[in-house]
Amino acid sequence: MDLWYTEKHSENVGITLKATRSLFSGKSEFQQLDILETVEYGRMMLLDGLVMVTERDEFVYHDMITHPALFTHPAPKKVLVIGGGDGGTIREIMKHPGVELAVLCEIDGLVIEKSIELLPSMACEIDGRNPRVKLHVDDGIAYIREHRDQFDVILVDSTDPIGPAVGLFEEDFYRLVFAALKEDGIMVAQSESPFYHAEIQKSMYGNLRQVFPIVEMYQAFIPTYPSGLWSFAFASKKYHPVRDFDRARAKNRGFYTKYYNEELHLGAFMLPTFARENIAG
Ligand code: AG3
Repeated sequence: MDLWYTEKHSENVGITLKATRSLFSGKSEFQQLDILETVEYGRMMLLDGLVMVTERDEFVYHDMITHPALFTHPAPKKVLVIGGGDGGTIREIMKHPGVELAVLCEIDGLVIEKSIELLPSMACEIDGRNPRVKLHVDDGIAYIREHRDQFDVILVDSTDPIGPAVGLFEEDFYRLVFAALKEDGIMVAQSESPFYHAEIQKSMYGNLRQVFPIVEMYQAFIPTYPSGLWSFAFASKKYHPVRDFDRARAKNRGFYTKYYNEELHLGAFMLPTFARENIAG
C-alpha cells in the first residue's frame, strides 16, 4: 500500500511525504490531530492537516524559537510558553540552567497527551517529572490576562492564524503579553513564512509595533514548513537582539544545539530584501 500525505501550501503547491502508518487520528474539542510515521522525516504531527513538527527537522524550529531570546535576555528565570503542546520548546528552555520555572500553557490537552505518548524526544520535559516545568491546559489569552509583570520571556509557539490561534496574532493579545512581561521582558512568536505569508506578516508586525519599542524579524530554514523559509518575531521592552547580544555567553553555553549558535544568532536577523519589505513600517 502507498500512503502519502500532502499539506497544500497554496491552491497549486504543497509538500508530500511518504508515510508507513498512522499512529493516531482523532478530534479534540479544538482541532483534528494526526500523528503519522513518515519514511524520511520520522514521526510527524498534524493539526487540522497542517504540519506542526516532524522528528527530523523540529530541532530547527525549537532551537530558534527559544535560544535567541534566552541568550539576549541577560538572566531569564521565568519563562512562559503559549501553545507548544508537543514540548519541544520546553525541552530547549530546560537546557538553560538559570531558568527556575517554565510554564506551558496549551489550549488542547490532547496534544500534550499524545505527544507524551508518541513524540517522547520532544515531550521529554513535560511528562510531569521535572519540578521546573508547570503545565496548564488553558487558553493562553485567558492565562496571561491573569498574570502581570511576571515573566522574563514569553514564547508564542502557535499554529497558523486560523482556528484556535487567530487571537494570538492580534494587538490586544500583544498588549496582554506586554503586561505579563517584566520591565525588561522579551516575547518571541512564530511568524509564518516570509515567502508565502506577506499579508499575515504585515498585519502581525504592525500590531507588534503598536505595543513594543523593539520589534525585529529573524529567519530559520525549516524544510517541512511552507516554502522552507520560516520566521520569528522578536519583540522586546529593552534588549535588542543584535546590539545587546552577549556573543561570548552564547558561545560558552555548555550545551549542544544542532541549529543555533552564536554566529547564526546574528546572521538570522539579516533579512533578504523581500522579507524586509513585508514588515517595512
Ligand atoms: N508551530 C507551527 C508552525 C506553523 C506551521 N504551519 C504550517 N505547516 N502550515 C509548531 C509547533 C511546534 N512546537
